[in-house]
Amino acid sequence: MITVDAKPFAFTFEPGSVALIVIDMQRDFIEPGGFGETLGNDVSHLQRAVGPTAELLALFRAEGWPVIHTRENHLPDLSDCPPAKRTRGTPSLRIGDEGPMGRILIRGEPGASIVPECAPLSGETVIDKPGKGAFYATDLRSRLEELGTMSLVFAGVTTEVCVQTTMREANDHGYDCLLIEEATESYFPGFKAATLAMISAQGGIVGWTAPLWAFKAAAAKSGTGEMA
Ligand code: TIU
Repeated sequence: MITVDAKPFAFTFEPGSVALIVIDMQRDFIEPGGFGETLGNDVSHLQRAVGPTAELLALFRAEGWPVIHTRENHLPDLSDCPPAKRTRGTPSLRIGDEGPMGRILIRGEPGASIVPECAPLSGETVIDKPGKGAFYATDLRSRLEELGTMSLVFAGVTTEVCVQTTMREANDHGYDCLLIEEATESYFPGFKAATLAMISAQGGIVGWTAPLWAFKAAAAKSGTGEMA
């Protein structure tokens, strides 16, 4: 059993049943010209999560613990994109429109790919999802059952949208969930802070949060991997 110094209290997990889930570290959210910017956001905020997420990926890979990546995207014919999602608001470009990184949020387009620093390695699970939550309309639940996962460590963007939605879904599915503070970002720093606070409030109503150093220190103490 590994114990991480976390909020609201220690997060414990078995190394044989933990997985990292990296949410939507895609160019469409993180780089200029993508979906995030078309919504009117300053995408530079999300850059801060790239380095810490890459560190977390390196740690899991060194330990031999499973890694799952998600990508929010839609089929080229938009058959999996509800009109309510596509027509909402007044974005400068809508989902499916041609942008500087290809069609906005469409599977297979350059913008829908994961930033190189966090790119999946062969053999790692990649879940394409049409919604904000990674359990909705995907086979994530059965993939986790195949892996024997009990505990999920979260990274990715954005904190209060796809990360929080997936963490809440995972919590309802019965997983213990830990969000690594530096490995997630929002376009709105206040929303990130509020989300971290609400996850661990009420005795961990959604799960736990911990700084990256605490997770690294706990993994190092476990002594199971090359990075220990
Ligand atoms: N807009 C926003 O903050 N996020 C999303 O649309 N998707 C994800 O969080 N991945």
